Amino acid sequence: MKRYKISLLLFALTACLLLATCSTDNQGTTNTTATTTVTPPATQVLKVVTRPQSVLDLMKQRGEQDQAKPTLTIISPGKDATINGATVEVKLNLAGDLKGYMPHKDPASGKGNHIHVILDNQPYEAYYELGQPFELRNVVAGKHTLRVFPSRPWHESYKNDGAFQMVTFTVKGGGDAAKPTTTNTGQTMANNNTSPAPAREGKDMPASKAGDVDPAKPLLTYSRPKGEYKGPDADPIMIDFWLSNAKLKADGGEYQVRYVVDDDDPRMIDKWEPIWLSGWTSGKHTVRLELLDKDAKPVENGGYNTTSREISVVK
Ligand SMILES: [Cu+2]
Repeated sequence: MKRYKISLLLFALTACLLLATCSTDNQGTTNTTATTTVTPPATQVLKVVTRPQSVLDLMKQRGEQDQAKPTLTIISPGKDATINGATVEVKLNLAGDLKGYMPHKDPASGKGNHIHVILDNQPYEAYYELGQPFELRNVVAGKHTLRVFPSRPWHESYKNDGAFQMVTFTVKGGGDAAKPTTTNTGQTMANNNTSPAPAREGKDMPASKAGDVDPAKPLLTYSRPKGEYKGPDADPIMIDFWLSNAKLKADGGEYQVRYVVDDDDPRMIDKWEPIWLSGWTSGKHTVRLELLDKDAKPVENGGYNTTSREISVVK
């Protein structure tokens, strides 16, 4: 019995020693991490990384949804419609091979499938509940475009035929250009500042007008990144866009997408799929996306093929 007690004591002692070693090791790691966080690298070095595990996990939970081929129809505004007043009702019809895909915001997480809705070339707004109205309010007079495409909870767009739709419409009368264009739920669609167009597009934007965009010509629609990224959502950050009438080089075409972050050297995207960039430092950053032809020259289409956005990263 005594012998048993001694060996138990020895076992306990060994366990304690092992634990102590482990916790010292942990402490070492924690210290290293803390030092890195306190002293960020002076310059930001962005690296393309693989699709994050958090997204892979979500894809698994979603079953077949990511193989869906959702298609949209813009019921309102009608193609080339003239709308009197400042309110434009957006009505969409979702169809296609949905495999369970349905826009809806989960009240608990605040996330879910949604449609990206873009007025002119402004940052998109999310449309979650297709059964509820989505209105653009205080739309200024003139010609406008509306672009829509289905998106996943992590804002990656569906890229199948028929997913993307665009209409041009004209507003007569229109709203007050000194005030922002919003949705019926108060989200800003365009800021309509009357001051000269700023070099950087955030939510600080001139009165929103359509460019002279040709729906039959190559068109790059900027989607992500936008807005604010916090904590784990800030590393990595996804670049995602919609391409119409243009095939990239690695997809058998001749076009390329060039992206520039802050004042970094430009980099190319040759395949139409999202990329994830890791290594962002805290603060404001600009992201510019451009569509280039086979001679690496920007493709002009109503000014929409070169788009800059300001985002903010909080780590
Ligand atoms: Cu989104």
